Amino acid sequence: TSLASSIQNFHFDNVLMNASGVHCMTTQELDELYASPAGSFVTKSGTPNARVGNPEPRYHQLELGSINSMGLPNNGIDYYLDYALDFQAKHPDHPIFLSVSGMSPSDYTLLAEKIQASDFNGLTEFNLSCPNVPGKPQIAYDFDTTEQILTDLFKIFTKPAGVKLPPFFDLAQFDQMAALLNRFPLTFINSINSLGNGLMIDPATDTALIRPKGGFGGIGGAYAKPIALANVRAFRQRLRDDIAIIGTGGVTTGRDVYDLILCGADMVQLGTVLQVEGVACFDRLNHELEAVMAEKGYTTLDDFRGKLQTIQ
Ligand code: RRO
Repeated sequence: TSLASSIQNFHFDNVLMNASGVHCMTTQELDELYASPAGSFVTKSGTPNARVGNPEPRYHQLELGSINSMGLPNNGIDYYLDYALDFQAKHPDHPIFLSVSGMSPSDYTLLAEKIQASDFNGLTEFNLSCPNVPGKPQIAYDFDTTEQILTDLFKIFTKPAGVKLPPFFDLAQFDQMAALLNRFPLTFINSINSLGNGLMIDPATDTALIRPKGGFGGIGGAYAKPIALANVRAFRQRLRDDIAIIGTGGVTTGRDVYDLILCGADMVQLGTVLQVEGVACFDRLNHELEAVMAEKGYTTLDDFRGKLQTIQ
C-alpha cells in the first residue's frame, strides 16, 4: 500500500501535515514535525513584523473540538523564511509550505515580494481567513478584496502559491469564489480554516472560555468535519483540475482522513487533533487510513480520491 500524494511536482510520502498555527511557531516545533512521520509541514502564518497575539486564555478544547483566538502571534516572515531556506538546503527532497498572512492588502504584496526575491522553492500559502484579529474581518468573505489581493499578488509572484480559505455555507458562495480563484495561476487551495466566531461557555461559571473578543473564536475539531467535507467537495467540483486541494477540518480518525480524500483532498491537515495528541497522531492516523483502505481493497489514494458516491 502507498499513501503517497503529489501537488504538481512536489511529492509527499503521505498526505498528513499540521494545519498552520498548530505546532509550528518555533524552529524547534518545525524540526519536530520534520522528525515525525508527517508527509510535510507548514509554518505558522508569518506577518511582516512579529506579533504577540491576543491576551490569554486564548485557546480551549472540549470533547468535540477547540476554540481559539490566538490573534496571529508569530515570529515574523523573516524568521519563517530563514527557517525554510535553511531547511530546503538540508532536505531538498522534502518540500514544505510557508504560510503568510497580512493585516491589509498591501501586506500581501510586501510578503509576496519578499518570498519572490528569496531562493524559497517550496509552496507558499497565503492565509486569507484569519478570524481572530480584533477589527479585521476574514478577508476571503469579501470577494472584492480577495480579487484585489490576488490581482496584485500574481503581478509579482511566480512561485507555487495557494490560499487558505474560510468555510463557506452557500452554494452561490462556492460558485462565486471558485470562479474567482479559477482566473488566477493558483497551485492549491486549503479548505477550511476554523469556523469563525463561535462561542464556548464554562458551565461552572457561566463565563466564556477564552478572553479575546468577548469569548468569540475560531472553532476546530469534530465540530468542523461536515463543513470541511462539503467545502472540499464543492471546490473540487468547481475548480480547475490543476488546482490541488488541501483538506483541513474535523480529523480525529483515519476514516476522517479517508473522507476528505474521498471528497477530493490531495493533502490533509491536522489542527485540533495535533494540538490534543501531539505528533504521535501522524503515525496513528496513517495506520488507521491504511486499515480503511485495506478493508476496501485499495492500494493507492488515487483508487478513491474524489470518488464520493451520491444517491441518484
Ligand atoms: O492566529 C490565529 O488566531 C488564527 C489564525 Br491566523 C487562523 O488563520 N486561524 C485560526 O483559527 N486562528
